[in-house]
Formats: sequence, structure tokens, C-alpha cells
Amino acid sequence: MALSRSVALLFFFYPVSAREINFPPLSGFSPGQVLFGEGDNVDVSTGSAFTGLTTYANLPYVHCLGGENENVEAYDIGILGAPFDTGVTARPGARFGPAGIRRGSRRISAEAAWNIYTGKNVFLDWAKIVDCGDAPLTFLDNTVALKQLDASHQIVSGRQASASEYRTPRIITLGGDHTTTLSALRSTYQHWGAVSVIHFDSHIDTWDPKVLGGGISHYAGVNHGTFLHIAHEEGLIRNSSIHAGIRAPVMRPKGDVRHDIECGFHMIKARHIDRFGVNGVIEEIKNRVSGSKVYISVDIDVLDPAFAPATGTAEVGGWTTRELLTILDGLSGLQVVGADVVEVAPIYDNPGETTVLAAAEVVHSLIGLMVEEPVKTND
Ligand SMILES: [Mn+2]
Repeated sequence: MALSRSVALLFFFYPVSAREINFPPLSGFSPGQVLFGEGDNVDVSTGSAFTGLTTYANLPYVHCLGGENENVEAYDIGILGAPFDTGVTARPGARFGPAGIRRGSRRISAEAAWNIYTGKNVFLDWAKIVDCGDAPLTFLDNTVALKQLDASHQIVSGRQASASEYRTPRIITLGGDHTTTLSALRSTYQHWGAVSVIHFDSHIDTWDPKVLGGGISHYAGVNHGTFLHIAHEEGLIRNSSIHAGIRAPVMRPKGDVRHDIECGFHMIKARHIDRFGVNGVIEEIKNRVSGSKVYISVDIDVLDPAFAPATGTAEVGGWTTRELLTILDGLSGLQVVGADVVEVAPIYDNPGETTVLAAAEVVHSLIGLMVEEPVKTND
């Protein structure tokens, strides 16, 4: 019994080359024969959005981070991935966010992106929009990785824009955890000065590093819940900033909210939408930031976990995807100089890819705002 089993195992693992296997004959076809009818003119250059390598919305890939000797094609809006998730306080996984959001965007392509609500196609307007790939970030040292992200933003935003009258290309970052927004704000500050931040999130993210991180080290203090405190300390943001969709608890009953106001934020809570509707939210945001350059940061956890389960710090009681998209589209006319979608952790998504589909469409809306309102660089 034992012997016959080991003989059977030996036979099972005995290396067999494909040539020795007799495949059943292909009925009707011989090698080299084309599968199409005689005379059919089959064009393989068009037709599917699922061919080739995956870029955001099938946009052309440009090596925006190319060196001095590289001839980098000019662009007006660059999509830049920031695969970083070691600044999180809960579930990790957002380092795969850029790849996930691109996967969620496969259905979107320039030829078939005419918006049913506006009649516009943001990809076939004045702006040259490209996918810059991901910033090369080490996953072993936060401090070094964020310096690499700072440098990447400087390079990508530092090129001459394609449309010469606007000079500076704008970046939409695919996070990454929310710490990555800090590098983007440093880069917008260089070109446009301090911005009003419209921060869609369930959390306030203005925590003092002494409170979130416990002050154990500088390294621990730079994380996805403190980056807005740091941005305020560095003078990158204006005191006309605003949160939208807040519902997560705070750590100090009065201190955190008082500090949030000190950092320049007004707060629209998630349930505000039940009383005032999407138009009330839009109006309040626009009134708050009017007259200033704007940075829009969308933490995907602003959505209810029913609409975005794939995120690190999910909070129930959030907005629907439709509500968020309506609010974003309602912000048209603002001077959006930079934007991001962060905290997408695809490992927690479902087979229907609910979260990455939502994130991809949020990016689409952000592109729409940038195309709608070109922004000239400050001299
Ligand atoms: Mn956040």
C-alpha cells in the first residue's frame, strides 16, 4: 500500500515536457491559421479599454519624473501615485491604492467620457492630461519616503505646462495614506502660495502630534492624522479651510476641536447633509473658500463603508458616492490648484470593486474641476 502510493507520487512529480503530452487535436484549425473568416479586415488597434498596461482612465503614460536629459512630453494635469501607507493608525494597505484606483478606472476612456449631466468631456478639452506613474518611495523609512515624495512633487509640478498661458502643471495624487497630502501641499505652496483646503474626510486630521503619536518621536508624529496640523505649522494652508463629512470621534472632547479651529478649519459634519442637502453643503464650502486658491483632498473614508469598505479607518454613517460626486461637481468655478484621493486600501474591497470604482470616479470629477477653471501661476 505504502509502496504503491510512493510509486504513484513519483509518477505524479516526474518532469514531463509539454511536447510529450498528446493534446487533443484542435478541430477545424491548424497552426498558423487565422481564426477569422477569409477576407475579414480585423483591426486590433481599437475597440477595448482593457488592453495594454493600466493607467488612470487609459490616459497616456508620461515619465514625468524623468531626468534632465530626458525629453519629457509636456502636460497640464499629471496623475501621480503615492504608494505609501506606513503613516496609518489602523489598517494598512493604501500603498496599493494607486494601482487599485487605476484598476477601478479601466472603464473610463477619453473617447467615451461625455458627461451625461454636463455634456462635457474633460479629456477632450484644452488640458493635456497624463498618468505620471508612481513616485518611487521607500517602504522602510517614513522620513525618507516623504522626502522622496516632496522631491517627486517638485519635479512633476516644476515642468513647463503644455498650455503655455498657465505655466505650471497641476497634480492629482492617488494615495497612499493621508500623510501623502503634506508633500502635495508643500508643492502647491511653492507655485501658488497658501491654499484653502477642502478636506473631505470622516476624521479631522489636525491632531497635534503630541496627542496622536503620543510625542514619542518626531517620526511617530508625522502621520495620517497630524498632517493638517503640520501643514498649518508650516504656513501652507489658509485659515479659510474646511472639513466636509466629519463624524469620527475626537480624542480630547474640547481640545481637539479648539485646536482644529486654530489650524484654520471650519467643520461640516456628515449629518449636516440630512438637514441642508447637497446644495447646502456646496454653498457652505464655496462661501468658506471664496476668493482663494483651493486644494481638494478626498479621504475615501468620507463615504460610508457601504460605498467604500476598502479603507484603513472606516467610520459608519457617511455619505453616499452619489452625494459626494454631486458635491464635488457643484464646486465648479473654484480655482483648484491641486487635489488627491487617499486612503484607498484595495485589499479590503469586495469582488464588485465598490471602493476603487468610487475613487476612480472621484478623480474624474476632480479633473473636471481643474479643466473647468484654468489657474495662472502667481508671479
Ligand atoms: Mn484622513
